[in-house]
Amino acid sequence: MILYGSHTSPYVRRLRLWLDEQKLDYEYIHIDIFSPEGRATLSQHNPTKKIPFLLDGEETVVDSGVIYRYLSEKCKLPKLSWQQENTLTTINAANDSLIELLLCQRSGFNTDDDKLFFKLQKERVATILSLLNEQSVKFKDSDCSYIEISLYCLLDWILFRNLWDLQPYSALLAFHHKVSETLPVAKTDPRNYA
Ligand SMILES: N[C@@H](CCC(=O)N[C@@H](CS)C(=O)NCC(=O)O)C(=O)O
Repeated sequence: MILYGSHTSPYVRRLRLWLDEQKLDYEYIHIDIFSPEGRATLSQHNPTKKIPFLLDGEETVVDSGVIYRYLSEKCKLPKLSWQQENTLTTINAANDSLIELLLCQRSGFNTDDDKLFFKLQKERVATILSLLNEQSVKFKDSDCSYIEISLYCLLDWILFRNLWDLQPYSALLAFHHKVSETLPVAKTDPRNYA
C-alpha cells in the first residue's frame, strides 16, 4: 500500500498520523505537486490532480476522505456518525478555503482586496473556526480519532503557514496543544521539511 502526498499537506498529514496510530503498514511517497515530475505522477494516477491518493494493489483511491473510508472498511472499523461526518465536512471546507486563498496569494493576488471570492472564503473560515472553537471542548478527554487528527492537522498547518490569527480561538489552541502532547506528531511536522 502506497500513500502519495507531500510533507506539508494537511490532508496527507492527517492520513499519515491516523495510519501510524492504527499501526497500518504502508509506504509513503512524497511528490512535489508543482514540479513536472509531480504533475506527471498526478496525471498518471489522479485526474483531480490533488494529493493524497493511495495505491493498494490494483486499486487506486483518491481523496483523503475516501481513502479513510476505504481503509476503515478494510480494517472493519466503525463508520463515522453523521455528526462526525458534518464536523469533518466543516474542517475540510475551512481547509479548502485556506488552500484557495494561499494559491491566490501565490498567484500574485492580494487576498485583502475587497473581492467577493476572497470575502466568501474568509467568511467561511471565520464561521467554521468559531464553531469548532465552541465544539472543541467535546474533544477534550476522548482518544484521538480521525476527526480530531484532521482538526489538529488543519490548526497546525494554519500555524505553520501563518494563515489566520488563532489567538481568539483559545479552545482550539488548547486542543492543538493537547494533541501535540498526546500524539507523536514530530515525524510528520511540516516544519521539519520546510
Ligand atoms: N478533497 C481533497 C483535497 C486535497 C487537497 O486539496 N490537496 C491539496 C494539497 S493540501 C492539493 O493537492 N492541491 C493541489 C491543487 O489544488 O491544485 C482531499 O480530501 O484529499
